[in-house]
Amino acid sequence: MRTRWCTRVCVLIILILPIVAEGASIFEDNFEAGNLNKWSAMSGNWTTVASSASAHEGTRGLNIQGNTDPDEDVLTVHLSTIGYPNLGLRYWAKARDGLEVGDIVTVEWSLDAAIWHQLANYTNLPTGEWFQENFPLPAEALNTEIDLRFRATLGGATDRMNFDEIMISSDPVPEPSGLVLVGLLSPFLIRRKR
Ligand SMILES: [Ca+2]
Ligand SMILES: [Ca+2]
Ligand SMILES: [Ca+2]
Repeated sequence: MRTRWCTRVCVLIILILPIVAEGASIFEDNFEAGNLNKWSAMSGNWTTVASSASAHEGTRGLNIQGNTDPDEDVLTVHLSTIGYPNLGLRYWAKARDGLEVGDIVTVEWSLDAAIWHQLANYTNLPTGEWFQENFPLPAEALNTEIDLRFRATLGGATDRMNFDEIMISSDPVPEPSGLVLVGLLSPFLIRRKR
């Protein structure tokens, strides 16, 4: 009888404890759809490309290639960040053809689509391999609506960057695995004590 009661209590403890709290994603694009439909606006040369060199994951990646004249080429997404205590931007990037001084690709966010805050700035960057970026969004960008944009000014026809697995997600909450384990073992510990 006592064992049954203890088992019920322990099961209840396990149910009350938060289970694994994964980081919730508010935006992600791995470009496997072959379009930019998840984005709010696009100008110029931004596109998806199906090639192993352009994809960090899967078969497609995001591609920007110059010349971007007469103005910058911009890819923008509008997002609600309401309800998240933490958000971070993650993505993979690669300079496919070196950016010279004057070639610039920036990643920025804005509250009003007028004043932009820079997260990353790629310029004077030699041709290279994939690298991962991870930027926490500042407190001002949380619990509101923001625009996130990738903005490119590239002079040469071959100047080129790729991006893949772009994601904005909340930080994972630590899993209370130790407490869950105690809850799972409790019925056996109680039985052994009797
Ligand atoms: Ca991909
Ligand atoms: Ca342009
Ligand atoms: Ca170049």
